[in-house]
Amino acid sequence: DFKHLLIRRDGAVVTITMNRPEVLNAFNDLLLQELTEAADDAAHDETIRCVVITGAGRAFGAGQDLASLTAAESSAEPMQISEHLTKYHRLLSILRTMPKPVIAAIRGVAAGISCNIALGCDLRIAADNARFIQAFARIGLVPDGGGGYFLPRLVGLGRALEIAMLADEINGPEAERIGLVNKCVPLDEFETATAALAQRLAQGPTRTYALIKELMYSSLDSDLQSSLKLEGELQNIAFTTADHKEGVAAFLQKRPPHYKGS
Ligand code: T3D
Repeated sequence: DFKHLLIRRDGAVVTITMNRPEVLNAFNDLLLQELTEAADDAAHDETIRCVVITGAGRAFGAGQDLASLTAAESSAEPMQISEHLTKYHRLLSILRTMPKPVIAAIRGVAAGISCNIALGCDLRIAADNARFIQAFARIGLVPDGGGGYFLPRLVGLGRALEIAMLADEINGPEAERIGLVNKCVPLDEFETATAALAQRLAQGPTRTYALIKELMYSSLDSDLQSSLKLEGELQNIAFTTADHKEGVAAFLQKRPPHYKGS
C-alpha cells in the first residue's frame, strides 16, 4: 500500500499515478521512494507488459518539493544534495533498463525533476494543456534528474541549452513539434489516447521491445561498428522468441498476430 501513489491494473498495463495533487505532485522523499518501489515491482512482474506513469489532478509534477528541499538545505552540507540526487538516479535507471515500455502521460505542468523523469521514460504522450518547464535555472540550479543527458538527445544541443537557460514554458503542441514528446492530444482525449497506446504496447512482442530498448539506448554511447555488432547479438535472441515465430506465422496466414511477450 502506498501513501502518495495510486496503482491501477488494466490487463497487462499498470498505471502508476503520483498522488500529491495539493502540491502538484511535487516530490517529497516518500513519493520518490514509493515511485521507485512501484517501478521496480513493475519491472520484475512478467505479467505487466507496459507501464504508464502519470500525475493526479491538474499536473504531472512540479519537481522537487521546495518546502522539503529548503528544510533539508538548512541542515545539509552541499555534498548531501548530490547524495539525495542518487535516489532519483536509481529511479531513472530502473525506467531505462526495465524490459518493457514505459510511457509518461503528461497533463498540465511537468516542472523540474518531474519533467526530467518524464524525459527518462521511453515514450511521452501529452495533453494539449501540458506545460514543460526546466525550472532549475529559475532557482539557480542546473538541470538534474538526467536533464543534461536527455534534453540534448531529444531536441538537439542548441535547443536544449535554450530550454535549460531560459527555463521558459513549452506547451504540449510545441513539445510535440520539437520532439520533446511523441504525441500531443486534446485534453478530453488524453485518457483514451493514453490507454490505447498502453494497451497496444502491452499486446506487442514485449521481449523484443526490451531488446529494442537495449539497442537504441546503447547506440547513444557507441559507434556504428559496436552498434552493428550488438544488433546481431540482439537479433539472435529476437529470432528465437515465440513472438517472432507468431509474427511470421500470422503474416503468412493473413491474420493479426497474438503476441505473448515471450
Ligand atoms: O537534490 C535535490 O532535491 C534538488 C533537486 C531539485 C530538482 C527540482 O525539481 S528543481 C525545480 C523545483 N520546482 C520548481 O521550481 C517549480 C515550482 N513551482 C512553480 O513554479 C509553479 O507552482 C508551477 C509553474 C509549477 C505551477 O504554477 P501554478 O500557478 O499552476 O500553480 P501554483 O499555484 O504555483 O501551485 C499550486 C500549489 O502547489 C501551491 O500551493 P498552495 O499555494 O495552493 O498551498 C504551490 O505552492 C504548490 N507547489 C507547486 N510547486 C511546488 C509546490 N509546493 C512545493 N514544491 C513545489 N515544487
